[in-house]
Amino acid sequence: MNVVYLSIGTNMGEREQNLKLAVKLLTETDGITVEAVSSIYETAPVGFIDQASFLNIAVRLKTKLSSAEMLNVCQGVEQELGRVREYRWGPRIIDLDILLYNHENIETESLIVPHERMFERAFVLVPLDEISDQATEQLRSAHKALATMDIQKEGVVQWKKAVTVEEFVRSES
Ligand code: GSY
Repeated sequence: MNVVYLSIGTNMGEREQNLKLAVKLLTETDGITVEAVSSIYETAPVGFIDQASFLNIAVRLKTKLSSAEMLNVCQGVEQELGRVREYRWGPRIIDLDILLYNHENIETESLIVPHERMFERAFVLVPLDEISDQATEQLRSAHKALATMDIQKEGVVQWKKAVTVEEFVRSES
């Protein structure tokens, strides 16, 4: 089984419901077992800053799927939630990024793992650290990178405490 960490973000519409629906769709996908979902964090936008604040979570899952198949699943969930790719750093209903796939370094035309900017982004590292077992060098690097950041300054605030995966998706409807 492969261990995969995802980052999920949203800053449009019913943000909490968007996160719950995205995780529910993952739990309903053959070959995927969602093991943990972090607390929900409200985070200041990074990149294009003149937009609404985001809700961000990290998800840990086990899967039989390859990294390319996992990317397809993530893009399918984005489409299911009605994401339209408008401009690169702009507002979005949902964004699912593959952060880590086992301890692998992957570089294809469509996928780079570890995610290119993850070690610089508190909105990725704070939720990730919460559900990470630091079992790989990449996870330990993520933990170290987080230790050097001023989380308050980066605008990352816990918005809802973590619950079990079952509880997280149960209230989606
Ligand atoms: O890369 C994911 C989309 N995104 C986000 C995000 O999820 N959270 C915050 N805080 N800023 C972001 N800028 C972009 S682009």
